[in-house]
Amino acid sequence: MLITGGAGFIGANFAHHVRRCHPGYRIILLDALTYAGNRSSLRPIIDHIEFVHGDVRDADVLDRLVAASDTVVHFAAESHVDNSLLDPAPFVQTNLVGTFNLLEAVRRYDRRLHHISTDEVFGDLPLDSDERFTELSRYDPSSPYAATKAGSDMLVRAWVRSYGVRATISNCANNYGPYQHVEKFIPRQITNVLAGDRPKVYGRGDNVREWTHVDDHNTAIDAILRSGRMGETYLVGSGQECDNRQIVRLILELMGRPADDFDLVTDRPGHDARYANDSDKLRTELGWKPRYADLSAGLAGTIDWYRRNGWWWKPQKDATEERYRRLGR
Ligand code: NAD
Ligand code: TDX
Repeated sequence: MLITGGAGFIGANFAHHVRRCHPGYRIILLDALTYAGNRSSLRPIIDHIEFVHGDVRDADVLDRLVAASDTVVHFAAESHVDNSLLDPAPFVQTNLVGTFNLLEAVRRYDRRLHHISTDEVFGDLPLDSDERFTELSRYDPSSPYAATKAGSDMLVRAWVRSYGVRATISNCANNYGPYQHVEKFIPRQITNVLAGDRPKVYGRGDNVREWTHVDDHNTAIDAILRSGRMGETYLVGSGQECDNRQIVRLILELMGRPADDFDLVTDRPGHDARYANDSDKLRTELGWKPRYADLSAGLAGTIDWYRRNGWWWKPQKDATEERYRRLGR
């Protein structure tokens, strides 16, 4: 199995999952080690994988690694909305051109591909509705990040239809859990508290996300790899919607701090109001269900992980906060 972007948050957790649940697999892991990639996230399994420091923008490296694999799981991407607003160029190169290079390689060697995508391709939903995205929702991305992920999904769909490439797509809701970069919402707030700073909430904190534990995302990917129908798209989500203020209050309470001990800061331009996935197809067709049904317990475990693993996140923290300070956030 070739895992692209496997030194990032979800890819590293997925590599741990594969090693644990499929110990007979040979794992090749490709990662460019951008600011978001961290080899030390692979420390517990490093002796059991083949790590290749390389770039999905490099068609030759993909040709070689895809030829040597049966299955490819494609996580590699520029993944942070705020960064895409500041400089969209690497998003176009990695998310679009990188996915194109990979599709050409899997087409050449007739390999099975699973493409990892996001609910953000559908745009956002009104705050005051019960509406959810489905596999049939219209693509309507808001940010440069979301637009490049939407484009990469379209490339996969076209390669399936025109060339018969054997591929599936999953669009997951927001993930949280161990090894997530401190630029993202939940680890930023946990590590702010651990560092003696206050959590920072954009705008009024009304925006809603469907928080899904990374382990649940990975069992969904595993189920799709095993039994997903070729050419199909599956939406993934825990069903646990929360607004950003609620999440921060919960984190503060779990960390023994007053629940209103946070700052409201400048909003993100074009900030999507609400994401929510209808994951019924995945649940009924493939029998998937999330193990982390209780967000508070999942968050407590994640807080505990960041508390115990300062060696992992402290080296990223100052540079990340400096970038946010320049944005007034
Ligand atoms: P991440 O930023 O933590 O990790 C991305 C990884 O890709 C890093 O290790 C980075 O070094 C690597 N990478 C970046 N550019 C590369 C390139 N050109 N060549 C090779 N490697 C490169 O991201 P993540 O949160 O783990 O997201 C992984 C995937 O899941 C992405 O495709 C993202 O769109 C998708 N996704 C993320 C979430 C979420 O909540 N984090 C939700 C749904 C979908
Ligand atoms: O400090 C912050 N304060 C804050 O209020 C940060 C970093 C974020 N936010 C808000 C913005 C969002 O409403 O929290 C929410 C979550 O923000 P992010 O962690 O940046 O995630 P989001 O923009 O929702 O995108 C995430 O989910 C979908 C991932 O980063 C994407 O890769 C994934 O595709």
